[in-house]
Amino acid sequence: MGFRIKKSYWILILGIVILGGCVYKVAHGSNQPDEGTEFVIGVSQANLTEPWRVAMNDEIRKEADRHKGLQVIFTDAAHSNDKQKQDIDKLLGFGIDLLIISTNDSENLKPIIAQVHKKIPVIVLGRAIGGYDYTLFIGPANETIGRNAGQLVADLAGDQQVNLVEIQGLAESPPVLERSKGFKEILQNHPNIHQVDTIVADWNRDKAEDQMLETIKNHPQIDIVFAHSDAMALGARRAFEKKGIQGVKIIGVDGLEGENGGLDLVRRDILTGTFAYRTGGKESIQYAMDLLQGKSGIPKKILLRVNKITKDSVDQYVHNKQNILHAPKQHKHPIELGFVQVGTESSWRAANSSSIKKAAQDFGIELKFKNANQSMENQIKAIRSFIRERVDVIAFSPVVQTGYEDVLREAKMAGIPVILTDRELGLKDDSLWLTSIGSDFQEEGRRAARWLLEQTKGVKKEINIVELQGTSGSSPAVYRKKGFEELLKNNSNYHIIASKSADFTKEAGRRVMKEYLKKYGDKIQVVYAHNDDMALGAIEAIEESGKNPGKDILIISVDATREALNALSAGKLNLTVECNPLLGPELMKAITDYVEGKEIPVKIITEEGIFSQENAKRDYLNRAY
Ligand code: GYE
Repeated sequence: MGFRIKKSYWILILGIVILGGCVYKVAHGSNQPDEGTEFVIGVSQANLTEPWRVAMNDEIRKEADRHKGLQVIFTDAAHSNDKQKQDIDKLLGFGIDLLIISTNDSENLKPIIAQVHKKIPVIVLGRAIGGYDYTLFIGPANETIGRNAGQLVADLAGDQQVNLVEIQGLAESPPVLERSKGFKEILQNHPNIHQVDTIVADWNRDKAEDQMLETIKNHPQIDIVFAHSDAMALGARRAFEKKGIQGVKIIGVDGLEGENGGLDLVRRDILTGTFAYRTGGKESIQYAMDLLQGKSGIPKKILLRVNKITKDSVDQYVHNKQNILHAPKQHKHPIELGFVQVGTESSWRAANSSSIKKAAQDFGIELKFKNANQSMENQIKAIRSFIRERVDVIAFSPVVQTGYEDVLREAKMAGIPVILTDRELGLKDDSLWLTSIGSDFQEEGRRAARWLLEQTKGVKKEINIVELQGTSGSSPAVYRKKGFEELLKNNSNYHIIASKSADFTKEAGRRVMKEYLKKYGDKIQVVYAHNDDMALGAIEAIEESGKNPGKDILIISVDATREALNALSAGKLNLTVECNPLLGPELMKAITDYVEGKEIPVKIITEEGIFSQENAKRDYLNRAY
């Protein structure tokens, strides 16, 4: 090799040797994995100046230490996109089996991540990247942080007229966009709260201090500050102190432990409140090992639970974190799961029920299964019976988004965790359920619209759409509609001329489509059905009217069942957006993780794709449902 190793490297290598089970390396020297190494994971960090990222790497090290034969190699991009790309190349040069990356700039690094994803699994940590070219995203529920911060500001303001300043991190970065979106969603209902300024401080404390000093010059009367990180919130406090201004309520985000961490700042009344969530470092190694060991039930995204921290709750939060949250749970043997299904309204639902029954068997979990025939009342009755039977865990798919608050409070009082599968609730208090496993319905609606816009690109004339909605008030119907309209609203020649519920059933889909054909006839160019069953019903109605479905009228749906792929191959359907019903393995994994004392993310989002006439034939045969 004939090269001399500088003194500092020797100290480093010595340091490496001393560190026990898992071997960490900083990307230097030889690129041969150490003796007895089974897996090598590369961790590409955006920088190590943000306290939150230092905490994330510490968590990764701690969790990795529990896995013998695991080697972890860290790199630090020091706020540079080019350096981060070089780091990735270097890590690939080390022959890593999996990449964990927390991006400096998500958009800029998206292409190289897509490249790496073609070769090895990629876990994106903290800052989301658009698109689907990665294996798993782990990050905080940022919109929830924004909404909860908005609610805390509203609670602090009461009905007083108050002046507010928002301090944002890196402009246009996903956490900033999502936190601001959630924040504004709440503030718009409180006209007494006036946002007098918005500061962009790039997650940097000193920058926040300097800019707040400028803002104070223009706005001497500031009552509340919401900063997207505790470090920037501390910067703001320092600015007010410099100006001798007391009594401004300052809210941060991150809630890290340690001196000047958010928990400490709240305890010392420097901050009025903060929002604590895990960095995801620990989860990234747990899921990385599951991936490397080929385990099933790996989702596409997990969103980490957010905890509001104020002076009154900080000690309880730390106590729970240290003693309760990670303690293995008492349970029957085998574990007893009470599951309440929506009904039997569609072939998607049938696939979902069999996936849950099969996974319970595979995981050795005792399943009590009840079918509610699309009735919320039946579901509430069934949940109450499971509470009386003191099952270990209750899981259900809520028919609609509202009406379950009381029974969920009863389950919480009884100490029985509840898991939402497939459909979500419209309740703000997410402490009423352990986690929610399912799809991103709004993204499904966006995918349907994205395809339609692409398909009809350049068409100048009016495009009339009729919509077959799912069960009214159900989360898939509400959000598939919202996502679809979100992308169409900026295109003025697209019109939804009729929209009605057909309750996710084929029969109702056929009936409502017949009504539409009678009323609008040739005016209809597109059908957007919230599920395949309704679309297949509509296809029958269109054929009975003498028209060619898929040709005279474009048909877009959701689920991607085998029947739909058949209709695609026959040219009668044009697109179906996948909604994965095979939630059994993820549900059982969440339950076993929970009883083992692992912390469960607040939202687990499944992997999904889209099917068009082009790929339907290819994928039809090995379609699981
Ligand atoms: O799309 C439909 C079923 O809740 C996501 O319900 C599920 C929906 C699915 O009836 O086929």
